[in-house]
Amino acid sequence: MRKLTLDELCLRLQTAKDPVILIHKNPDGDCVGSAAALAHYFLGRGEAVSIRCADPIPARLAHLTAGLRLTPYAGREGRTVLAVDVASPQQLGTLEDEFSGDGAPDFMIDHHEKGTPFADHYVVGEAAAAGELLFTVFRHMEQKGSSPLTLPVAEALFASISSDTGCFRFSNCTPATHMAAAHLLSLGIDGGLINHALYESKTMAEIAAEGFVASHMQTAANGRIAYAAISNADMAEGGFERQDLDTAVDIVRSLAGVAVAFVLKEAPQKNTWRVSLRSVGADVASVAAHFGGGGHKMAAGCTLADIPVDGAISSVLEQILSLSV
Ligand SMILES: [Mn+2]
Repeated sequence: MRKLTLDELCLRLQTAKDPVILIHKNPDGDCVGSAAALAHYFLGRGEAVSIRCADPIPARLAHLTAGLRLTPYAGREGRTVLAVDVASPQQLGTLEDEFSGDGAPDFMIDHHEKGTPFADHYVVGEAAAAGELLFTVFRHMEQKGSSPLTLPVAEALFASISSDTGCFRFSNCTPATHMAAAHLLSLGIDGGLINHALYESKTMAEIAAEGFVASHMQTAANGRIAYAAISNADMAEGGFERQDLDTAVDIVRSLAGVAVAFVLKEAPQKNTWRVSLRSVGADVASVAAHFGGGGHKMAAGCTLADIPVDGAISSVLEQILSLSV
């Protein structure tokens, strides 16, 4: 396993055979958009393409892969396997055993600074999104004479970048991020429509989920921390499902004065909690890492298993308070 140079990565992408694209569990707009961009690129070259993820693609992101003629996965023989936006083998979820160790992908492309590479890798921690990183890779290919930035590729990359920057709001959004988005827009894509589909097009169940979270959130540390916990019983009573809660942490984070926000969503297994953490500056990746999770400085996640809700909340609070927010 070793680092790849940009030229080496481009060559790997240009010579990939019927690629299998791996993305992380609990898929978000960045990994789905990046996989879609790569899929459009490979399909344009006549390759068969499969995308594999431990979890189903949530309905709110399904439009990103809707137009793709993907091939159902039936084994990796003779195919190139690559991972995108997957920081560590654990992030493969139930695919971890199949695609780590001896089964590791041929190469991986990622933008998590504190990841654990598990294959030949091209990792740029400064990139706000895997989609921003792919943009620079495709631009590099263009300078060498190929033209990977078709409209569908550009749309998918824009959606990726928008997703991991919270619609260009988070502080991971750098001049390079905006310049990537500007270039993509200059190709003729409709950024407004892409953002509308990502942020302003919610189901009744998603709005019900947001309403539940808004009316059940609590604060600690004089309002510097806000949180909410949603059990399976809450989901059943409220008429929404786990996947409808994907944006719930944004509601909690939006309370004025909050420096760290988190939500606990109960997994199908009772008393197992998926924790999403967001901050305005504080390093919540270290909080997630304490519980075996990971992510970025201001957006991270982890899972706490076999613990009642009160215990889970106080464990997470204790770790956050150790950051002295
Ligand atoms: Mn990402």
